[in-house]
Amino acid sequence: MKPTPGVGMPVDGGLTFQHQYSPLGEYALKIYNWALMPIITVICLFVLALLIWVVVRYNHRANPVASKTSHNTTIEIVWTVLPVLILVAIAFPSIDLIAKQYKPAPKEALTIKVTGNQWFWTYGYPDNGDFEVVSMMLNVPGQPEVNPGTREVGTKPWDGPSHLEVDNRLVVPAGEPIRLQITAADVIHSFAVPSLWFKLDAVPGRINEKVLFVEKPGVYYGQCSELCGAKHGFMPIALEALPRDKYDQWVLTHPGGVIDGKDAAEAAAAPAATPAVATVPVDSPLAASTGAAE
Ligand SMILES: [Cu+2]
Repeated sequence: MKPTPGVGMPVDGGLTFQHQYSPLGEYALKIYNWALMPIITVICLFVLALLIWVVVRYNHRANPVASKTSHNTTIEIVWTVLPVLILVAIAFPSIDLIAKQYKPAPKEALTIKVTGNQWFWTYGYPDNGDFEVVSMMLNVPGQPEVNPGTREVGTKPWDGPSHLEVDNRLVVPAGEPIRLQITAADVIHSFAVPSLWFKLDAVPGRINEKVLFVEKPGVYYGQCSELCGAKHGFMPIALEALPRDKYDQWVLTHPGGVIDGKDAAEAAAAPAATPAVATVPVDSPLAASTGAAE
């Protein structure tokens, strides 16, 4: 699948967050835009105004005899209670967001296993026959080869930005909750996709789990976000969300890939389940973009 420019990736001169494509991301960005930023802005302007007032009105020249006041009960109550109220107001949506982020995936959700390695990602599909996909950053033309044997970025029509595009993407179904289980094989990495409000550490010997929900099909880019060694900056994440039927087709292009316990041949024998499985030419963008032609 060809990525849409500006969607799921950083843009030139971009400020603040990327546009969000998950329900949690939209909710979190709303809190940021409509609660946190306004409160921060008002407080900053208020403190700045107080500072300017003190500097102008109470400097040595304008106010030669300083006040001896050391106590004012009213002011002290106000400057204690008001910040407390502001913090409580912020706490409510914040704690709600944390609770939502910790909510486990529903029982029937698809499980995908992400493993961080020095310096690439592997994606395992235990619910679809337990095949594994190795994902390497594409080499950049004119620059030292990062992953020998991997092609250069821009040589296929569906390639996204350099330093973010990979040979085999993490393919997931769109529009359904996915249980992402994240770990690492060597050192600590961090799996992060900004436009999906997703970041979770990949720690050796430990499995971290979080729900991923991609609202619509598309390609979304991220990067390893924990300093993990020399090529930390060269292990991007390219996540391709497909409609369920296309995802099923993609699974069946892999040796050992199964949907509901059926492999490609069995699924073809039962055409109602996956009607288009035999009609995906190996060179089609669907098959190729998702690794089948690599
Ligand atoms: Cu890393």
